[in-house]
Amino acid sequence: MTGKSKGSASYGASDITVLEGLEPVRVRPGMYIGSTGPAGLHHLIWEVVDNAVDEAMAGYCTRIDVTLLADGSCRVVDDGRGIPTDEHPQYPGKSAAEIVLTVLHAGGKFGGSGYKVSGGLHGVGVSVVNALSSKLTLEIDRDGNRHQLEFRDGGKPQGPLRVTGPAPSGRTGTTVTFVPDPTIFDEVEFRAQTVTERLQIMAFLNRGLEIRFTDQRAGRAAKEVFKYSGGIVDYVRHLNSSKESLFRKVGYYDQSEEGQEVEVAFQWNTGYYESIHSFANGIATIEGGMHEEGFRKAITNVLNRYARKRNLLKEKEENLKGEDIREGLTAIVSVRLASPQFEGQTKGKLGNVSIRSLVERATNEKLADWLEENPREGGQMVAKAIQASRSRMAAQHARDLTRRKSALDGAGLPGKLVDCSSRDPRECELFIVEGNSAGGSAKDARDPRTQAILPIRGKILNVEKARSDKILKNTEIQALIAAIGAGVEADFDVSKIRYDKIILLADADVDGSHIRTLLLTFFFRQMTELVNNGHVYVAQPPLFSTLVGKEKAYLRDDLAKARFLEEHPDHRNEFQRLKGLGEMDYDELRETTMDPTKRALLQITVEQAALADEVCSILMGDDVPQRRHFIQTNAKDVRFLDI
Ligand code: 0RA
Repeated sequence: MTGKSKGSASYGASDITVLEGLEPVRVRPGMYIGSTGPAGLHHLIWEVVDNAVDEAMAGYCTRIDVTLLADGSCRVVDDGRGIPTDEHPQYPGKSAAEIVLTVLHAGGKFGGSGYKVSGGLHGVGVSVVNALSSKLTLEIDRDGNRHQLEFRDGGKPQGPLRVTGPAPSGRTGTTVTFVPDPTIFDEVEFRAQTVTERLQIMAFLNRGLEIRFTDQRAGRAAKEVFKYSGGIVDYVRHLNSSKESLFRKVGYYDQSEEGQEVEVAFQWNTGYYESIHSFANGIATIEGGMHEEGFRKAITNVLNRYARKRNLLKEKEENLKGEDIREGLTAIVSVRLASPQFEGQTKGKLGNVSIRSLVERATNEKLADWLEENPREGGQMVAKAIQASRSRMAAQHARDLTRRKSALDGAGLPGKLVDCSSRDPRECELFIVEGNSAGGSAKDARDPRTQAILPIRGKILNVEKARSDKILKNTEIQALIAAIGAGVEADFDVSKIRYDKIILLADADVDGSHIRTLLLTFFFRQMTELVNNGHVYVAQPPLFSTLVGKEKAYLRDDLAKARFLEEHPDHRNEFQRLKGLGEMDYDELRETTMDPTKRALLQITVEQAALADEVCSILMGDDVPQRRHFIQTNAKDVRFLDI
């Protein structure tokens, strides 16, 4: 023991328990947080915030502050009760707080919180965050005192919980500051947009809870406050804000029974898409599940009964179909229950059968009441559904025509498609190219084995502003559907795509960006899975060229130009701004834009399905800076992805 202080010896002893306790998390992080990629990294934040939100749901916390600090750490402050600081009954000599942070699954409320998430990826406990952090500092304001405890190297306590002074007057709450362990995660940089998107949704789902976000990292100063006194009603308004709503009111109802509860908010817009977003215990259930099933079934039933009662639907007429009723519907279905079962491929589907009947009953009763109280809106809803049903029949006709037509074209491929020879979709790429001349150079520049070219002429139809019968009659859209080969809308089957990458290649000017936007909207709306599964890319032809000696150098964007100028300060005047793809000859186009070993592609992603709507509105809106910002922040540089 010589040379070691008494203190460090006793720390050594406690290290052993901690390592035993948290070791499994460090050995298999994926089992606890899904992955060690960006999703897993952000999971650390969600875990701490979820704990604070639990305090809010229990009625003790009104405000949560999330800060990304300049040193790469993340701090979450809440004004809840504070993690208990007294001795833990089962661990003599240790504080409950230390146990909560060092023992797996010890984070649950000792008193038993009704809706604590069990299983799934969430609710693994704040000890998991500790296990995966190189440093974590815990501060607790409770019983008039401020307490502090520091952990290092994956959860080793650096001493016992100590009182460091008085708590600010009257304050209770918990502060967790952690540094994600760089030896565990592929990357330890948090992405502000990912964090704010989720915090905003949390604030919508927890009416009245104030969630603040601050980014203090160098060069990124940002602050946002999310607080919604209307909760999910405000969420629906937000989702519909860039659309034309069918009526001003947002409908709302809730119901609870035996430890489970449902809340629904809804409004129709004049558009043609359905956007029902469901949540269980604050977690997005992207694949739907029992709560959505109950809602869909009941809404069809209620609207049909109502339409007949008001004689808006005659005795002889057929019932309205669910899909017609849901046209233009924006709804949030949020349920809370004791033991949610998350199923499905991405664990995004709620399996609890009992919640289906609760949602169904609530909707049957309370939506019917709402319609009685709001006859004008009720009439508008039914009228829209009747319109939708007529157009559905017309669309069916158009689809049949499209099918028959493609059957006549032999292989069913559009005439202007210059296909590749490989028949293995995994290695095939489709370039959608604006204009015939650019299409010509792309044809010469491609690798004919794996790269196909589809030239598109002129502006393509804005699918946001047209019903499906019109969309399907559009020849450019027919060509896209046929070339990709996996159907469209509800019939779209991503497993049938003929190309792994669908790459939009258009000029860097305003027209090019408009065409890109229209195409992206089409993919978002009509081939959603194509985008969700990461098959859509934007090619990046260079913006500038310059001569270095006799060699021509291409520079992708302003940043690349600035970097180049740092290295070649004397080059300030030789620069040329490239106006279009047509200016490059085919080997230049191959070198800069198409050759997989040299090009830079942007992959289009949608982080949260619930945001896709907003994304479309942004893409289609008139706010150009907002749109540019979206495309920049949602596009990843493929060269840095291991795909
Ligand atoms: C265990 C028991 C209680 C609260 C908490 C943990 C708690 C954990 C976290 C994590 C972040 N913020 C938190 N706030 C509270 C119940 C406390 C009581 O009964 O007084």
